[in-house]
Amino acid sequence: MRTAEITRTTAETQITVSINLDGTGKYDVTTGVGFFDHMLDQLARHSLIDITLRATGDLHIDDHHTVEDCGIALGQALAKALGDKRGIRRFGHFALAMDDSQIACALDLSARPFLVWNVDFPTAKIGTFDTELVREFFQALATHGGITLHVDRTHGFNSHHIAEATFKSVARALRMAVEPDPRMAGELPSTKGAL
Ligand SMILES: [Mn+2]
Repeated sequence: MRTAEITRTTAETQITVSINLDGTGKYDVTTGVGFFDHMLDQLARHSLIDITLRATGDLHIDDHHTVEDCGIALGQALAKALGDKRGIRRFGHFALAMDDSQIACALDLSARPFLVWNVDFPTAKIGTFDTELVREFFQALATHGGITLHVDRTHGFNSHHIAEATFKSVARALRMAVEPDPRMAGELPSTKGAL
């Protein structure tokens, strides 16, 4: 079973996350940030990666540290659960439509963190949630998960839909990339000898 548990404690946040790459998309997420919980639930549901996450952060300041640090912890858990990456598809992509919004994601579990981000939000807030934190989350996930992550907004005018379509699109691309490829027969999906 490809599972990992990460506990990360700083002066700003305390986070415990456990994931199962071979799950069924079960989620049990509590961060204290309602909209962000809703997004992480989407990530689990549509990647089929089981995610249990508990975060206690300095929300009296704002949501920034909590959202960013959940990205760090989830990225670390992903890298740990992937192990040596033998037999996986490695690459993933998806174009996901949700009402007005369409988000395209292409990613590589390359161990070369890089974020290409072309997702603009028409509003600064979704309820009380700062839309700029969506990028912060994926920057942290890419950096600590060793992901080359490209995300583009093709269409969209509703910030809630744009954010949600982003999480769903990345989730579906991740599902593809972490999946075992039977034709890879346990080999490393690289000619370099390491990933
Ligand atoms: Mn929603």
